[in-house]
Amino acid sequence: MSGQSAVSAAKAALKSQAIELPSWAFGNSGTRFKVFAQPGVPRSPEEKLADAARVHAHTGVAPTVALHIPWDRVDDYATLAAYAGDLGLRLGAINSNVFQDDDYKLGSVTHPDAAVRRKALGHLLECVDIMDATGSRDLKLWFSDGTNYPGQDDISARQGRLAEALSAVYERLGDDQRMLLEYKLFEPAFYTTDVPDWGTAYAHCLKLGPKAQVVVDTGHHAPGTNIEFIVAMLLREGKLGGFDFNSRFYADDDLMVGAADPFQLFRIMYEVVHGGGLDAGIAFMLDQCHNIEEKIPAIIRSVMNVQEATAKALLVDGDALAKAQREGDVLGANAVLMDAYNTDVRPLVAEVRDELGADADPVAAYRSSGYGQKIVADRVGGTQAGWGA
Ligand code: PSV
Ligand code: MN
Ligand code: MN
Repeated sequence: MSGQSAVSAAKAALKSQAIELPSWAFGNSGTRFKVFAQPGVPRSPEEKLADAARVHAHTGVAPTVALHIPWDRVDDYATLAAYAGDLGLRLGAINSNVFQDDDYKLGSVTHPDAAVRRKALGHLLECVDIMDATGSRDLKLWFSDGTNYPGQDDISARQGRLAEALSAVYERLGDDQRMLLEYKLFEPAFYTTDVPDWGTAYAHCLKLGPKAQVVVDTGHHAPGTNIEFIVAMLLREGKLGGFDFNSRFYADDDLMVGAADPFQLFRIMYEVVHGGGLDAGIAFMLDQCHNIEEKIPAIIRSVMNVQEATAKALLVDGDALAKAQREGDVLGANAVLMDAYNTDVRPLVAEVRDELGADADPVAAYRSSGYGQKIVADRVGGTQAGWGA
């Protein structure tokens, strides 16, 4: 592709990319040491949606919002979906929560007690009912289940219990619905985790069928893990359902995507682009918490970081790369990738936003909109939403 047509193709692809925002990123959050409350934080799911609508207005590429149940519990989910529609948004993945109840101390769907397993499954099925009401396509499943001590429970039996619950949820899904199974190396369980890695998630999803897909949370791996390899493999196998983007320095830090390692984000996005993943129905979600920084501009920055990494990936000269690879030109091939990575794509992405009717400089536009001051003034009283609230 010539330089000019590569740029036009990249712009078209960037315009159709949709990045999903997590409702919980707008609420208060912290570490297990302290939650720092911020003024102006939403007090309801509706206020979280209003903040998300600002992010979409400024960036033009964040039209959906993932909910977390019960943190976003409302009486009428269809009404909430209609409210999202009024704001120019859609409701995205429904995130289940079987990790914040005393009953789940020893696990949820893998708990040794069948009564607790039934309770957890009931919640997962309720999340599918909510999807029916909201029109959401994806159910996101993350299990904190695991053990802390050797011998605490039967590792293999727990896999059986997990498979049983997953299969009941799978059977309940509608034709256009999917379940996305998320893996995480450790925490809160420290000895075994029941879905610790992509292999375990993949094995379960493969048995379940095409509506079960793996979600890659970029913060859920051991240091040094080659995440782009996992992405390439899952994409090849048709099992990459989505991303939970964030970045990490040490563990599950949930920092702004692309902050710790923008090069890794580029490598991941290159595998997505190269594997045809931009048009494969993959959910590009953020899963972040903004503990000490201002939340809305941090989310805007995160969206921009994903866009910039995608733009660089789209600018890789595929013909030159394939030629260098065929010829065994190791340095040449690497140089093709690095050329794209080292391109300053900010003007290109600004143009894309401008053409979408959003803002070339979304953070500056947000700052001058006065929205930040308005929510601080308006949102007094009530209980601020937060991680776990
Ligand atoms: C916990 O690690 C976690 O960050 C998972 O990544 C989930 O996606 C998220 O919480 C929300 O449940
Ligand atoms: Mn996640
Ligand atoms: Mn996480």
